[in-house]
Amino acid sequence: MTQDFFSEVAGRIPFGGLESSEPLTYKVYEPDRLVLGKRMEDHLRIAVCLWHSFASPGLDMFGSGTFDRPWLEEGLDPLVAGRAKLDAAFEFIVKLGVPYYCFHDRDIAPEGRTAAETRANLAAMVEYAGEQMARTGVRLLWGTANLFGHPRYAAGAATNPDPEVFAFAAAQVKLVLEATKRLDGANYVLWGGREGYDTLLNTDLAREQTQLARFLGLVAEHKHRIGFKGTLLIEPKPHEPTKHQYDHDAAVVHGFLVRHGLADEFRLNIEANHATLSGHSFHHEIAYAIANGILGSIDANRGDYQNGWDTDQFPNSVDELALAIYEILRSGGLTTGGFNFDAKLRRQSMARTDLFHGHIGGIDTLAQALLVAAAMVQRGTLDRLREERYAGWAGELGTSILSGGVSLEELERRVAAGEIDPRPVSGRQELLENLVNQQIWAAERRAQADKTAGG
Ligand code: XLS
Ligand code: CA
Ligand code: CA
Repeated sequence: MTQDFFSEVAGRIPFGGLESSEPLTYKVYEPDRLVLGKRMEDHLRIAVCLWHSFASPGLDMFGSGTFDRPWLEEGLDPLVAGRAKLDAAFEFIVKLGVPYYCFHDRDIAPEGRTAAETRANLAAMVEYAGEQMARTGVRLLWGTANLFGHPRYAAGAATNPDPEVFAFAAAQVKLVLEATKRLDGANYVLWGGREGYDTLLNTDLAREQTQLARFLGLVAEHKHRIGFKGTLLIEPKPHEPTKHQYDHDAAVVHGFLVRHGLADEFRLNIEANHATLSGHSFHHEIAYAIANGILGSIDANRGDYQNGWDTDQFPNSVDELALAIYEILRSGGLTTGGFNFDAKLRRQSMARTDLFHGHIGGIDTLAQALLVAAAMVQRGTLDRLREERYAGWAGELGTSILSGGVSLEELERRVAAGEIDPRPVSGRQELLENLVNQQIWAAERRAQADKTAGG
């Protein structure tokens, strides 16, 4: 490494515990701590994203960059700057002590003057990323292609009215999928940044959706052709930058995949802020994906309930994350997925050290949420009441209905005869909310006691 970009942090961020007054320590996260028999690190599989944290200068539409990022300074040779960016990123990830990172092709390699130059830039930077990974042991959670930044993609990539743009995007994905394989990535993500429309006045919906399906089919075919073992993930988002995005939410993407015979090839990368933008909760999107067998990975962040856009803030609500992690634990945990911090600092958080504060806070929130979720699983907090609620479906009536053993005629006869006379029962929502809160309040105290007892 040529330069130390984060010299204010001497080594790896240590565990300080809840009473620590040192900001640059973990209060809850301990990678080796066992939770339900599995290491915290293996439950959460945390990743740092290169775009918000290392490729963005901190600009917004009203002002220029504010972040102190020497590797982004103007006038540097693009490949020299690209290497410095990766040096900074890997130094940071090692000091943070998390196992994974994620990137877009354009985060690590600039677009060249020709397609051949762009290809060569990517090859050189993938080579360099590979060296950094070998040196540090940091792994790739997922790679992805930026199919939304360049003006050629203004009207979409796969859904563009011009087939040449489709072809250009396909070529780009081919290279990034191969780069992801070369770097042993656990997943490959497709976020349809501009796969949608700004106005229906110029849009042929049916045609664009057929194009999108064909694009996804090509990606799946190439995955098998090159023997990439990772999971292909689609990341839903309802809008922004386009007015309407086709991959609106988990249910819409699922329906699309089923309709086009692609359901076995893709899973979902659920982002918390995209869930809330679509009018759902993060909990809902996770539960939906799990119920339909398509949960893949998580982009951990949060929105601002006061704003209607994608603020991508670091997560800080144990209450929200605990319910999502509870669903994940009950389903057996993440497999190839992880928790990627697709989160950005506020524009006024200009210092490089703020990157540590953002990530440490997010990681501790995830760790605390994991403890709460584990306690809920262990104690069957919601399971027993949920099972009781559906108990009737295990009886004679329930099983005969579901197995197709009774007709409307037969049901009507039994109701008329007074054999069936349902009584409304309480859904006990407030009781359940109290039970969840009790676990949130008790989790850390209990975990500390378990530790003292050597558990
Ligand atoms: C943007 C998306 C994007 C994807 C990767 O809103 O979250 O960053 O995660 O292209
Ligand atoms: Ca995302
Ligand atoms: Ca986002």
